[in-house]
Amino acid sequence: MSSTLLCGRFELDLERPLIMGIVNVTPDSFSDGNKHFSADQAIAHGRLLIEQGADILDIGGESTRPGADPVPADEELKRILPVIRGLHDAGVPLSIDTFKPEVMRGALEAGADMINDIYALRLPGALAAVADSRCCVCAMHMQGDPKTMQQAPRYENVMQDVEQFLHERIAALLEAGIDRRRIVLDPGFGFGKTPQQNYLLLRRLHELDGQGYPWLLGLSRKSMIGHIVDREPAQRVSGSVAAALAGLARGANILRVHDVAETADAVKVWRAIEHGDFL
Ligand code: 9MG
Repeated sequence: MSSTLLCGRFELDLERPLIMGIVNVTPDSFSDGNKHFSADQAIAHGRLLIEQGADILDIGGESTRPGADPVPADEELKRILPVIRGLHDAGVPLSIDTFKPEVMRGALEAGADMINDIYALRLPGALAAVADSRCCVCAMHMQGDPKTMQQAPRYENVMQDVEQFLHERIAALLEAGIDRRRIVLDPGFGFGKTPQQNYLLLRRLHELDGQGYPWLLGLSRKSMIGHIVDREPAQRVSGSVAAALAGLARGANILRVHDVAETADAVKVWRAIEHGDFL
């Protein structure tokens, strides 16, 4: 694996785990209600996450939680553009959680550094929207779409299916001319997977062939955590941190999280144990 990730204006060192803090600009985000819905609130929240240790911010204007309703591209842009502008000089790469090519183009023009696409750039025009920029791209596995994906997830072999899908997406990204140092992979926890399938993927993450690309994991506050601890999303912090550390132990590079301060502390202790890394 290359130890450097090209990410728009930034080159990120992958020698240590990176924390991606979640900034939702949606009224219906599953785990923080409408708390960060106004642009000013989202910007303030983004700055707080950076103070707490976020290395990247992931800004989203459309909820991807199971069953969420779609948002038109113009509304999504209206939500995220002021936030991109407000955080542009905050010192960390800005990732945009979107699958719409029109939103990708608008976000990149406004200065975004990364596109985090739950459809792995499968929509017509998505590859072209990112190809000529310097942005990093996250290609995530998802079965189905957010509206229906949790109704009846089905796999012959979830490990093989996820791996094959990601290999196909890597080939498509490279074919579109995207530098391999700009690519990140994600198994897509909770996206068309039962709790059993999610935990199998996490337990065996190190056996997935990611062809040397960095892994990004999104486990934070998800229903797979709730399935074990039987708590509401905001009370799933400890469970999420435990899952994040299990991911790191199996080779994850970037953790997408709501609870940056708690995750950052846990990662520091984990690194001190595993790598003798005392800051
Ligand atoms: C937007 N979003 C929600 N969950 C996610 C996950 O697990 N991975 C990525 N890359 N994005 C996610």
